[in-house]
Amino acid sequence: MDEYFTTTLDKLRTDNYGELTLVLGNESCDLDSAVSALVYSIFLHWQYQQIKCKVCTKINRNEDMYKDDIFLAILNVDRDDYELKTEVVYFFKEHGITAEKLIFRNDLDLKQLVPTKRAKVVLVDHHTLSSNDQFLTPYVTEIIDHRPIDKSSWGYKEDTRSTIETVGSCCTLIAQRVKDLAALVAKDVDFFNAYPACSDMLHSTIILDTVNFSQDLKKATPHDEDIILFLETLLKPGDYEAERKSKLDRLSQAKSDVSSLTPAQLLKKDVKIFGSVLVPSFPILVQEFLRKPGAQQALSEALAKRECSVALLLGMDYKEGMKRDTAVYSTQTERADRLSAFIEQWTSPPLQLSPLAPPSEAACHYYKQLNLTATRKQYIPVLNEYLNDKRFI
Ligand SMILES: [Mn+2]
Repeated sequence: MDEYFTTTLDKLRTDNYGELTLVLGNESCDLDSAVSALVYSIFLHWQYQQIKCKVCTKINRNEDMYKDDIFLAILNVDRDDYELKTEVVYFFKEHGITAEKLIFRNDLDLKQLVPTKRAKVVLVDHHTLSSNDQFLTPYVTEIIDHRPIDKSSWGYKEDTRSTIETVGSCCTLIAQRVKDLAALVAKDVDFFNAYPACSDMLHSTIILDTVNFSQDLKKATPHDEDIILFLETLLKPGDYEAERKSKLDRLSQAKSDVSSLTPAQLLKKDVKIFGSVLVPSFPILVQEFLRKPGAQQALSEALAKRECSVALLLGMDYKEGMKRDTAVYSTQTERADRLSAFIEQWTSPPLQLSPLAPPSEAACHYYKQLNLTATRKQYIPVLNEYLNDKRFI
């Protein structure tokens, strides 16, 4: 795998390559998107080498003129925000893949690069381009996605190869596609055997996405199951069940481990904006967030930056049974008071907010939330009501 990173990055930096193919995941840059993009790029690189060896012997090739094609995974997030994707950072690091080896969204000027190089673009884990990415439409040559098909804004070329199938994880479709394509140039298991780390990454991601084939969540399909069994014939874990469970535990733990994040990063990790209300949601209790040094300043800065006037903070922790808490913060007391009154009095459903003294110096309204099933979704009607009150927009 190191050879892939070294040659690709070197050729990219020195602008010494033939054709350029970009493999782009979706903007959430979750593990599925990141692994799908990376494994498929490594596969395309491997496939290219196999074909090159077959069709063209070194003797016939003028080494000075010849330039190899490169296949680049783009992590669809800015480099500075990579740390927010804690499970991706953790998992890639486990495979020796540090941020220096990766290409992030803002590392390249795609608007300039793609047309100049007539790059090919492969979309994985999404098939509807965001408004910022519309310029990529004519360059898309392949799509591999597991979301329900949406043709409403389908502007791709007619010969775009698409694999769209509703399964638990896009990595299932990547593994299938790799297996099928590898069989055309070698044996279907050859790529996986040459890159065991790729087999492991696909396997782990399918386990995380299907929550280890949870019967309750029903995310997995028979296709996910088939691919997991196929990958296990290659990975040969000692104890299949134990290996699956330990992978799920470690990745779920890494996903909610925000201990390395600063208050400002926590406010960016999972945030939604409703009108003028900033609504960050944390995988820790709000009280833990508020006790971090610099939390109040980070809050004021986030409000100013996102042009919001008030923040509604939602926290949860299930280490010792589920707990939830909530806080309302604004630099303008009147706005915080008003939003607090709305959420305290809300009855459909009642949020059961029990007011407590703020856990830190931060001047806010702080509550323990006794309704443990209410998530950000249940706060949306309250926020809409608040925002309808024209005095507070
Ligand atoms: Mn996905």
